[in-house]
Amino acid sequence: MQIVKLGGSLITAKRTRKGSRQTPLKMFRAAQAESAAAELARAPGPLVLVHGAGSFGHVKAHKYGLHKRNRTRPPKSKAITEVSNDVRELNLKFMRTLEENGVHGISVPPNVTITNRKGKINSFDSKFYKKYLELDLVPVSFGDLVYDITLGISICSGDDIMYELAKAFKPERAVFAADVDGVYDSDPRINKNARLIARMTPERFKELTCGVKNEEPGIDVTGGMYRKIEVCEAIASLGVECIILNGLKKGRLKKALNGEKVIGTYF
Ligand code: IP8
Repeated sequence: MQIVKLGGSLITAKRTRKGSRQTPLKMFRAAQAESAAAELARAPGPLVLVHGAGSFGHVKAHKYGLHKRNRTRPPKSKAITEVSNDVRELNLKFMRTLEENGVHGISVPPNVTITNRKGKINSFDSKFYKKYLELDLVPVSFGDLVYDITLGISICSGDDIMYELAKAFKPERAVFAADVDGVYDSDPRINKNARLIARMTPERFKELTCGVKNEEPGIDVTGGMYRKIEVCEAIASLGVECIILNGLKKGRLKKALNGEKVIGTYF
């Protein structure tokens, strides 16, 4: 079995355009989602998928302060409903794209399988994933708002769902398809000489991040690349091969899922 996360930056327009102060709101990247779905259709064996929220989740979650963990009362119900509906709208678009490409997926909404505590996963029920896999379906989960036993509601990132899936299923491989080639030793958007790190080790991770927290520009309420690297490290420590690769580069996702070595960062 393999688990794959399609980043929000891959299937939606997420980053603020150069020179523009506005982050695009709810923009599905149909062509990119379509080509990822076509590659997933050719992957061997059972699959579990997760996708990020991109501009369908992060912009409003930020606007309404849903990411804040020092809240004293739950966010407004209007904010919860809006963001919850928006991420479901993205999920349905993605599910339809999978369907059109012959991937028989079924949505597994986190808000009924996960509870949070202070913004972190408190309980994770893998039962539905197991049942759907037995029915030859591809379970598809996504970044969502979930019930939080201390905060009322908080954000559950698709990255954290990947970790729970890795723990529950010990898959052969966990793949994160992003809109960049992998992890660089400095920001490639700023530094032309930035080098891709082909193999990340805990030592290299420490070296890279000493004193650095979330460096992602723009709005990412769940921690951007920094948090992704942390999750990949945690997945690798379970003995599961973990790869961050560029889902925009044709064939890389398919090759990785077929066990071929690709350009990316391996953990
Ligand atoms: O894009 C975030 O999920 P992610 C979910 O996987 C919301 O980090 C609601 C912003």
